[in-house]
Amino acid sequence: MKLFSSVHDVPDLNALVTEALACKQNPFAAQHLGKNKTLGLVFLNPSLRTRMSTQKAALNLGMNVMILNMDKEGWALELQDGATMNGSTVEHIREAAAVLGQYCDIIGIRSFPGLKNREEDYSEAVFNKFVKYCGVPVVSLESATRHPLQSLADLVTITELKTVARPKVVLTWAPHVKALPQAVPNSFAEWMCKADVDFTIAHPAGYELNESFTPGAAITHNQDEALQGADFIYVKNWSAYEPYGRVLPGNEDWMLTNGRLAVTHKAKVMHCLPVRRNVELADDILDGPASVVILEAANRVWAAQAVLKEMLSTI
Ligand code: SN0
Repeated sequence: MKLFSSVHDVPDLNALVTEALACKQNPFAAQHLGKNKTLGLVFLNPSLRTRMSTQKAALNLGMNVMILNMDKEGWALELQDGATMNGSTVEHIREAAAVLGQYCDIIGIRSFPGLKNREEDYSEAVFNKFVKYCGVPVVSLESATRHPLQSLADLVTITELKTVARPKVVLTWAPHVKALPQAVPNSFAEWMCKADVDFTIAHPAGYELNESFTPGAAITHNQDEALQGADFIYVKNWSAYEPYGRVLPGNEDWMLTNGRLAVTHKAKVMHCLPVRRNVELADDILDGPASVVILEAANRVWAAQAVLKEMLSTI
């Protein structure tokens, strides 16, 4: 694997989940693979889990890790081709990425969407330029439209916890105070549509995701109906795709509480974190037995380790 940017880069989903679970059983078995190899983690946006879990995964594999908080510590990046750089940007992504590629064997990059220009965000302009100019294998640490390491960890978590062969998985929109990317729900939907699960998406009218991420998913505006018989509930806010990046008024009653779980099949509640307590998810869920958010975060290590291991074996 030379690129991990979406589920489409994964030739065999089950094999990758199995690999992640094998890493969890035996974290240090492949230390030889990473010896004298360097992972660079480049952040254009904040991170807690992605940074720590991917670093931990690389250390488990015997790699060296270097981290650059480009947004805070790097030069201001120019992204436009042909720009006359007489303003505030100092270094073009062409040079920055190419130089980082000289120091690293594998690079991870995080680049959130601007949520202003849909075409630019959905063309993955920043991520794709970085891939093009760095010249080494790249792992997405969340791009404008996807968060594949999160989605792999989510599938690992579902695989570990499921009590029926084909669980019912519900992605439900949650309220928030600001406009968030569609990356996490897009990506989760894309992975669930390929996994062996019965997948439903519930959201208020107006929050339809780009349908290229949801082929075959059942989609409803009725949250209670969607939750009937659910084995897993994946809670996430996202801003509208149309009008792009907007928060629509109302829908505060979409916050999940323990009471809403009564109609489920003892559902486990998932969230990628960070979570706004009592806005997206009630305290009673996060502090109760249904929540699996900490296990889900722990599984980020094994997801990242499986992906890095695949990449190391091809370089
Ligand atoms: C990001 C998102 O894509 O939704 C990262 C999730 C892994 N979340 C946020 O930016 C949350 C920001 C906030 O103010 O709650």
